[in-house]
Amino acid sequence: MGCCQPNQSGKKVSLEAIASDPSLVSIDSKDTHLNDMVLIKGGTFLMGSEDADIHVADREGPIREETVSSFYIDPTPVTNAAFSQFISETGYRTEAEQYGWSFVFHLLLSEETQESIKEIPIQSPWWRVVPGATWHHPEGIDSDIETRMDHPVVHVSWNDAQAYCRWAGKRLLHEKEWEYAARGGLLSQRYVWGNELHPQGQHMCNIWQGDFPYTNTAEDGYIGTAPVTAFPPNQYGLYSMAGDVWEWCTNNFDWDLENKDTTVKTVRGGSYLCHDSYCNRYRVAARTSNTIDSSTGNMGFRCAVDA
Ligand SMILES: [Ca+2]
Ligand SMILES: [Ca+2]
Repeated sequence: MGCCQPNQSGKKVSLEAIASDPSLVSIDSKDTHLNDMVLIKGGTFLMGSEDADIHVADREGPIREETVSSFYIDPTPVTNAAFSQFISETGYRTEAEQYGWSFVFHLLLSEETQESIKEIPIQSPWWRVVPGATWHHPEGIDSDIETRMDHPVVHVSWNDAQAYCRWAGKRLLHEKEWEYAARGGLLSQRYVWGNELHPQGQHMCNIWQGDFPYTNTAEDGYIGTAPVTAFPPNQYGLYSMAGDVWEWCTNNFDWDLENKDTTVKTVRGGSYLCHDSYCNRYRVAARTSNTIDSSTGNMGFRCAVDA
């Protein structure tokens, strides 16, 4: 919630309705192509952070040992090109398409769309409820993805991501796997590439520069999403783990607690809206969550396969 992404609590669709959606049921898995994926060898690592500026309420800490098995991971988040193929083969309709709207960050909208919007979420007033905002119209009906086929798909819910995974013969990552892969073998570093935000003055990921949430100077080159390989990969060859778009994970946000809410899932990695003066969630240990039917212009996903 808050600066990261609003949720669709105003949306009223039962889980049963989603489970019985024929567009989901008819999806057959195709053969999985492992050749483009990166094998992450299982192991034990130190998960979490105890830095002074972590979000304690998010349970980023304490640092503890976690173990993961070997798995394959996509080197990038799912792109618009890949998602287009899924849609054209299955005819799947995303939840944003079914609801008829999604959340878009205010600065990305055209003046015309901006003026037509009446509804503003109270807790995060820089978001707009935009009619017609979908994965292929990311800023509403007067926008398209033609020049952004290599950008991560957005306006996809956790349920949509699951449908894509079923089609692709893949799965989402548990956030333990996500963090293990994101750290790239580095020990307890702050970012996926090390401890410095701008090593040698270089921008290492797509986040926010300027004055959040009104002035984005885009010194890293991007005000919204970027091509998935626009910034250097981490030590495991994985692109865009930090910034650009939040990535849905498979697990409940409170997987480590006794009472689990199965409608709230973890997202990891931060997005183009993260800023060090604000939520700072492009740090590798950072985590937040959203409800399974929520979609926004800064949430996407990445896939994995068991090794
Ligand atoms: Ca940026
Ligand atoms: Ca990311």
